[in-house]
Amino acid sequence: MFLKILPRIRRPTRSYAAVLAARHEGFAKVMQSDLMAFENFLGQDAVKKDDITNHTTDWTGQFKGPGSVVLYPKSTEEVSAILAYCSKNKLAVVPQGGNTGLVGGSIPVHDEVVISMNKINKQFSFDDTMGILKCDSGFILEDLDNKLAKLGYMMPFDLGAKGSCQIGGNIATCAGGIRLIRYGSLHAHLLGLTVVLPDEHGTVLHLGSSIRKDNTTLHTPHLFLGSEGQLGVITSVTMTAVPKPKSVQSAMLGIESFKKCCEVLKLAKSSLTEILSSFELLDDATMECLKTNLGLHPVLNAPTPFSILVETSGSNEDHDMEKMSAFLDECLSKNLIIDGVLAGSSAEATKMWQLRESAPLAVTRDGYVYKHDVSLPLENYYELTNVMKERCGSLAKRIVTYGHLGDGNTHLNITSEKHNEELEKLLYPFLYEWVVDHGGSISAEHGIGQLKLPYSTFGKDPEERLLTKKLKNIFDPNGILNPYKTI
Ligand code: FAD
Ligand code: 2HG
Ligand code: ZN
Repeated sequence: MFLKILPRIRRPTRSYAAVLAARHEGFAKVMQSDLMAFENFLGQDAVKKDDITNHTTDWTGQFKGPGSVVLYPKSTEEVSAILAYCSKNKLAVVPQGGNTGLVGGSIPVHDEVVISMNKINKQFSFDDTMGILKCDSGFILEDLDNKLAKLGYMMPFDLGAKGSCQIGGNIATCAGGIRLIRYGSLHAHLLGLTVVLPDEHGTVLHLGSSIRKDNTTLHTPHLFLGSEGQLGVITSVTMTAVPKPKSVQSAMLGIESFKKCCEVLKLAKSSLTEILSSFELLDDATMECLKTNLGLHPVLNAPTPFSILVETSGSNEDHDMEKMSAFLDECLSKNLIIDGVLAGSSAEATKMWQLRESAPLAVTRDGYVYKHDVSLPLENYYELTNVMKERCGSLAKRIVTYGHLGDGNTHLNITSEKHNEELEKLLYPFLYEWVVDHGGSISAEHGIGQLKLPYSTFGKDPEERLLTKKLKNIFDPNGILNPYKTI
């Protein structure tokens, strides 16, 4: 077998953030004449200059940019007009969906024009035999799920931000979430996109198709999956949805060691097989943080070092219950779990999911959070937490780990009262070097944005980075789309 040896990762020698934060002088500043032009082709109500902080601050409150103006186009044609105008006039822009991204990708760094997709949410059609959805990109994920539920379907992915994030943002970040173990990544579901390019014509591209199988050409819509608003603005999405399960079972398991968590995962895969739909981990520090910061109490009787939330989704409750019960019995008889609760009602299941889905909010209440979203081989998954506990000592307020264990994706969150330079120096680049040295990825599902830009070369073949930059130049010849980030 041919093994490609990657060159040793390049270490940053100075603060990249400081270098990248400088405004690019080639960009024009938004003038009164530009605002008038925007009002001309979008209407007055679609141009907002004041009270725009909810568009210029991210969900964590840790990324803020001044911004200049927020535009609310209502159609692909209006997005095209904006991009043509901005490209001709060298005005930098940032596309924004629900603004729930966690890497600072959706907010302006300087005075970029924000293109909010909030109003592009009218077109919706669904083929309920083939399970194919076509909709505007500004639809909120939860709204799509509710619409599909009436037709017996659901979106193939789910995340804690579902009440605010948009399908266009989900595609742009290639969102993962809590059902990936069952339905696969968005790569498996995306069929087609309408995209507007940031060139002088505001070129509109209709990529892919609305049929399930199409190998006519390169799979161009997939270039935009995880493109983080760097290549074009997505205005419409065509993708598959999945039948809504008729039976959903949830259980919370208390486990004494991480090794046993992995054994339980192996058993869940082999015994729950096709109905296993989530396998999520919360460690004891996460539980403590949920209690202290949000007043949320565990569902298990006594604290355990690890809690696993396991869920099945199927079509026959008797069958699924039988499988879940046999799985739990085997966990007990093999001494893999200390404690376990099977949700007896949807209210009990909701309580379990509330714990898992509130973890991102709970950590923010500590003050400042160093967030991490990394993939690792399972043997190193929790080792990272232990290594960082030892390294940070008492400098960190809290070190908590939750995540999508079934996908090898850990969210290690390290908190402090406020931004702490000494702690930050201990964390980076050490943490990302450690991840790459152990065969992991520094971004499992949230992307690079501003947060990880200094480390974006870590673990990546330089030729691949070069190819990415060439692609960016083809799509965005003037470099006006979402500058200072990702690529
Ligand atoms: P935004 O935050 O608005 O934008 C994200 C990026 O996409 C930006 O670079 C932006 O420029 C670009 N973009 C947005 N819309 C478009 C468009 N129409 N065209 C082109 N580019 C666009 N992520 C996960 O993967 N899994 C999780 O489990 C998960 N859980 C979360 C839980 C919470 C509580 C929160 C706050 C966030 C979570 N996230 C998760 C992160 C976030 O919700 C996802 O990244 C989501 O897909 C972002 O969608 P959005 O519409 O909010 O995009
Ligand atoms: C989740 O899985 C999200 O809850 C957010 O991806 C992760 O808060 C985080 O670090
Ligand atoms: Zn996640």
